[in-house]
Amino acid sequence: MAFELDKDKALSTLSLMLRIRLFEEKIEEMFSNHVMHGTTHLAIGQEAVHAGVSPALDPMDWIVTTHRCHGHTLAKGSSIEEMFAEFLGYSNGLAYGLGGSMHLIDVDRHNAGSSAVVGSGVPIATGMALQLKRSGSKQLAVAFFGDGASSRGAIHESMNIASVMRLPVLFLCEHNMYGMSACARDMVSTDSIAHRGASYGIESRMVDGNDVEAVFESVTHAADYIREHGKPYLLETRTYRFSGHSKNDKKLYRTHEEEQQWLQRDPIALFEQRLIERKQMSVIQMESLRQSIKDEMDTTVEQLMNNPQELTIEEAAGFTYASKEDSAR
Ligand SMILES: Cc1ncc(C[n+]2csc(CCOP(=O)(O)OP(=O)(O)O)c2C)c(N)n1
Ligand SMILES: [Mg+2]
Repeated sequence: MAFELDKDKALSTLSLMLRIRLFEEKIEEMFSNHVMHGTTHLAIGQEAVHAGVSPALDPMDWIVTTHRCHGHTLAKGSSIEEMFAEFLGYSNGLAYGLGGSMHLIDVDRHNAGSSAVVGSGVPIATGMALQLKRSGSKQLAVAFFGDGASSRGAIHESMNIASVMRLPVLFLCEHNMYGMSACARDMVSTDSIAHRGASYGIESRMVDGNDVEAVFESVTHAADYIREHGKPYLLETRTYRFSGHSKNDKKLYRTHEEEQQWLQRDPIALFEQRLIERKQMSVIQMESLRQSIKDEMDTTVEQLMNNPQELTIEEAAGFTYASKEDSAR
């Protein structure tokens, strides 16, 4: 029988998925209204991966995420106030307003951050796993990466060394079918990225990344395996980003039919349907949950913008340039 979350966990998981979706929809609105600048990478459609990973781990486990990091950061427990403030460039943001969308970090919640350099987080998570092992900790590190990143050399080197040194790292591939406009079918040499684990002697599994309960169960299994055997694990989650790669993506590289097929498997709608069938939640409860989360997003942004904590030039420069005294040392 397929794995089922108990009622409380199912409700908190649906709530998290909705928070991630509505957070990103709010970002989209803020970009359209020119309230926010720069660019951003939305993961609308990938919420089952984001809500299925961190809640299945110990809060003390570490994550290192990617340029598509909003959902992972929310799932690790960061506040929407600090996240929106970061997007607005305010000093009360997660990275003092200096990083923006692609550079969210929250060390207090064991989120070691994200970077715009594709694949660069994987060797960092592997190094963290080495330190965790040396310190005798039972914690593990999760290295998120995409299908596009999966062919980068640093990832193969990381898998090799993690296997040789038996490091507690979960390589978590978020396969959303595309790396910018390049389709994984044309770019990845194997049918499944999980198959590559065998080359490095790493246990692996591929899971439906639009099924949040399947993701949760697979991550639980992988984390148990890592803690029990002291070895790495590779989990490939198959999903799809409904949004474009970043802002101004007309998505000319894929067909309307393909998008429609995936929209039929919207991870939130799938999970809601399941909860209704199990009589764990009613449509009215779901609508009211959605509305209350939407109100929370709107109110938070309004409050932040009514009291903007703009960075001063001195504060911004303080992080960018060393003082004469520092550089003389
Ligand atoms: C080292 C490096 N090469 C190229 C880029 C440009 N780039 C940004 S995102 C991206 C695609 C990444 O695809 P994937 O790993 O599948 O992640 P996704 O965007 O699908 O989440 C590329 C090539 C980059 N940022 N860094
Ligand atoms: Mg991708």
